[in-house]
Amino acid sequence: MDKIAAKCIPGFVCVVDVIGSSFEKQPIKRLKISKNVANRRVIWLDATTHAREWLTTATTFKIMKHLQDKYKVDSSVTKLLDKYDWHFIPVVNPDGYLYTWTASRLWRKNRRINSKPSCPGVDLNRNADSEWGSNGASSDPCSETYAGPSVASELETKALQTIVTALGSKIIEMITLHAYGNYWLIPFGHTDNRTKLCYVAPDATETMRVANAAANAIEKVFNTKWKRGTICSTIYPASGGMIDYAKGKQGVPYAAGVEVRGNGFIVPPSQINPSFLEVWAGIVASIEAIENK
Ligand code: ING
Ligand code: ZN
Repeated sequence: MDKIAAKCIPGFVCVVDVIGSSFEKQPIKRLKISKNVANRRVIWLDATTHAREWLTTATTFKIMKHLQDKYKVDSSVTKLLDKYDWHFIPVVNPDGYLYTWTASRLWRKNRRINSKPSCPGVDLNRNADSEWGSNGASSDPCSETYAGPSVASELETKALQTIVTALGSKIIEMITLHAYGNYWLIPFGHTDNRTKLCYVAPDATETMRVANAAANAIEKVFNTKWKRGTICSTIYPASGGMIDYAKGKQGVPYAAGVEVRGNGFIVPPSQINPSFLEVWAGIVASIEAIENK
């Protein structure tokens, strides 16, 4: 990220800032690329909320590099850089990520020491202030989907929520990468707390239209199948998710949880470029659909 910022596209401003610290005091870094024009909408891309989802980290780096290298070369890149501010957070969960390199490749959560010290870690995608602690999250520290001791208890959650709150509806689309399985998912993950059924947003038709445009574009890249729909109705109910917080509490109009290609967490490096090509096609198509409402 520092290297990309040091060689910023001429006429653009690149900033790497530290948006917060992790439990183990590692920096959570963000790269912003913008023309430095006031009141631009933001396209947000984050990854590695879950430590073992390495293909999301690599895919994000490829996308950042693509923007840096293809301005005035590729027409989609040029258009999207001329029009929007870009915010990238490639590693939301640095402690968990480090742990997958040093100790346990399939670790998912962060590395907080819990009330039960033999079971560390909170699921950062169950900890946000959105129907926290309800359907699709666990109160057991030993669970892979442990919601944490209280709402937004984690430093990593607080760091992201703070900037989502500050930016609010300036964010036109918030995309969070997960692994795996070929899905373009949209809010909400949570259920309706009265009916216990998957919550249906008032603008579900419009956000589904955009999700379909993204998934259809991705399918064309390698002639694969991509499922699309709300998180709750397509994979499983999940409360405390960050894109639910953005969409439901901060007025971010479009959001996506993208499950990148593949059928496992451990994938060969040869999967990085295809994953980049797919996710990038989805991003381009989703923005195009949003603009052509
Ligand atoms: N999938 C996500 C999970 O946290 C998700 C799905 C995305 C839920 C966005 C809520 C919001 O379970 C993986 N693979 O982690
Ligand atoms: Zn994940």
